[in-house]
Amino acid sequence: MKKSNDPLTIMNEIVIPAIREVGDKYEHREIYLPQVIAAAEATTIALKILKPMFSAKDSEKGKILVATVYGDVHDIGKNLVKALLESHGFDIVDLGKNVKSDRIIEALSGEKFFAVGLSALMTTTLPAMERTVLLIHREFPELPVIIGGAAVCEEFAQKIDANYAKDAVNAAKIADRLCLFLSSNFPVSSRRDSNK
Ligand code: B12
Repeated sequence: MKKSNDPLTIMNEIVIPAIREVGDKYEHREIYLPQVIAAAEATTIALKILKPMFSAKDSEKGKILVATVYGDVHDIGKNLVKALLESHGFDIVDLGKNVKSDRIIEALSGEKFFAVGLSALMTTTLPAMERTVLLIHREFPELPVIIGGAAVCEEFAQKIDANYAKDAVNAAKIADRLCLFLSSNFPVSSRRDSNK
């Protein structure tokens, strides 16, 4: 493999393929959960080391709320998306993993947000993703939602009226595009009674 010092390349071409390979081995019962946990911890440490090396811009583009949906404890992908969005000048409020939809609505009601990013890694947590997005659309009709994670795809995103990003780079591109679009068209965010 060609050597690179770029933190994003290291993440995308070495760290992520390694944890995905661990997932494949786990699926084929070649390894067990403790090994997956150890690999996940190593991945989290790698992200912590690389994150400060992503070129940071001042937060000026607006606030994005991120969370992994209820029932799902996977947060490595969401944390990588968070790191990249921050490096693109977005201010991130991270509610963490296994987050109930009510908690998300409550957080959105308290502050003005530009978009929401939701992660789901398991097929079993897709209903929680759908419920959360429906609730956000109902309470904040103009607030864009970007979804990602191994369990979701473009088709699912279209079905629930969300934007789909296949990876962190794509998430930042979509956020940038939404930022341009929203700033040139109408004021961001949107609940009628709050989130002003
Ligand atoms: C690491 C891991 C774990 C770790 C998680 C640690 C952590 N802190 O996250 C631990 C060991 C805790 C774990 C637990 C479990 N896991 Co697990 N896990 C994985 C594994 C191996 C890697 C996931 C990962 O981190 N990938 C690396 C990141 C960078 O990739 P990513 O998440 O896809 O993120 C990228 C994109 O998807 C996107 N993205 C992600 N989030 C977001 C959010 C937004 C807003 C946007 C725009 C984009 C975006 O951008 C990211 C960066 O490019 C996967 C296998 C796999 N191939 O995915 C299984 C996997 C997800 N796990 C699985 C399962 C079943 C479980 C358990 C139920 C196991 C068990 N028997 O207990 C539990 C779940 C408990 C629960 N309630 O959630 C299954 C899910 C199967 C399914 N289809 O439903 C998988 C697919 C493994 C398998 N093949 O069986 N797991």
